[in-house]
Amino acid sequence: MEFTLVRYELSEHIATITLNRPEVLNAINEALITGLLEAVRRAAGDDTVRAVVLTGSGRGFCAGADLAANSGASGTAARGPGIAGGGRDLGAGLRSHYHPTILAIREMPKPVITAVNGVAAGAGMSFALSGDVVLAAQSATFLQAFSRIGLIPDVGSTWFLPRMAGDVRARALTILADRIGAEDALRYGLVWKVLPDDQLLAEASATAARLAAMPTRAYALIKQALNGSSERSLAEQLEVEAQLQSAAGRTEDFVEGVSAFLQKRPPAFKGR
Ligand code: LHQ
Repeated sequence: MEFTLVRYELSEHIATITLNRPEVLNAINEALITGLLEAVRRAAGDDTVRAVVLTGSGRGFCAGADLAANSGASGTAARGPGIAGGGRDLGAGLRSHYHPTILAIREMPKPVITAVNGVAAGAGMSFALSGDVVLAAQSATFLQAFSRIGLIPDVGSTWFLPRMAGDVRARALTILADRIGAEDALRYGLVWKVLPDDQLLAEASATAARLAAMPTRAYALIKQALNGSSERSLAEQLEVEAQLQSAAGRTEDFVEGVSAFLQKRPPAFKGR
């Protein structure tokens, strides 16, 4: 399947989504964000897909909104995701294009691995942070570019950063807008692992393959439990866990997991 600026490959129950506009470090124009949303929705809705990898082609992961683009959705600059020039309603473009995409990634009922192969700036950093498992190449960099051009962090960065890195780092990262390296991102809790550049995709694929052989429904329920946990009290979260555990306990994979353990054999999970 090919979208204009986004590659979608399906193999062995793994969907690999590659932002593919390398000449501008995968900066996001209307075609790219539309393709990304379609790709994410396709992966979410395809029952044969059990894990997803999101990465970028070339030397960048994603440089954020295309600063040169000035065309809006349906040719209406005021409503589209284009960013160049003053006087447009950037919030409208966020709501129409970016929010459905980031929510579709977070709410995807299967694990998403972001493989950050190079610079992740602005909204590109928000997408990098949205993964359930964030892997970074040694040469990857992260930049809250927004304030450099007079904007505020969007596409979830003000939600992700305090939760992942803490308030002190969230403030310094967004206000200083310094470009940080992969090792600092690791130290700040923004990424799970840093890998040699030439091993990033292999590790992302191997991790996806490992997850694809696991009980996918449990991952969907884990994501559901974690997604809203910081807004809930302990008592509320305990109830959410109980409800989701009821659902997990009704899956075929739970029966298989316990049987395999008791029979001392490897489990054969089906994702049901
Ligand atoms: C670019 C871009 C780019 C166009 C590199 N656009 N061409 C979303 C939607 C709606 C509302 C509002 O907000 C948002 C959120 C946002 O994402 S706002 C933030 C937008 N992004 C940025 O401000 C980052 C701008 N880019 C940079 O600061 C640098 O390019 C970084 C630090 C990403 C990479 O630096 P270098 O590694 O030195 O590469 P470079 O600057 O030479 O870029 C390579 C090419 O890519 C270059 O084109 P050229 O023709 O000269 O080779 C750049 O112009 C182009 N490019 N980012 N966002």
